[in-house]
Amino acid sequence: KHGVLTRKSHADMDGKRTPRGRRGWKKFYAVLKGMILYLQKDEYKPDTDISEVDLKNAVRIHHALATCATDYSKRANVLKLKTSDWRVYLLQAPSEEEMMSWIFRINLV
Ligand code: I3P
Repeated sequence: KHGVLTRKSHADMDGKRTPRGRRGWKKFYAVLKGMILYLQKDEYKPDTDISEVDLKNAVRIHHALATCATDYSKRANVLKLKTSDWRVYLLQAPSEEEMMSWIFRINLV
């Protein structure tokens, strides 16, 4: 599965609140492959290596939990992703349908 996702980092490793200056929203081209959610700067192109930066933004979703971010109301179609090392990301999808689809696919892994 792939598509545009806009990310906000809410908590870093071990659940520590992401500090100011790193809490902004940023748009990515997301690709879910195996147990990794790649958040890439540009649209996926076959036969190109994943860049350093894109690898850094990749999220391991093994034992992660995706839910609808019902406690976040500033933006629509936002899902909350909690990883196994207690990072928390808010991810905004372009539509409710897309948000539901991402939640379903992430929790299936
Ligand atoms: C953050 C940025 C986010 C905002 C966040 C700010 O600043 O303005 O858009 O979240 O508020 O800290 P920075 O880019 O300097 O990290 P919202 O869009 O959800 O308001 P927050 O600290 O209350 O999460």
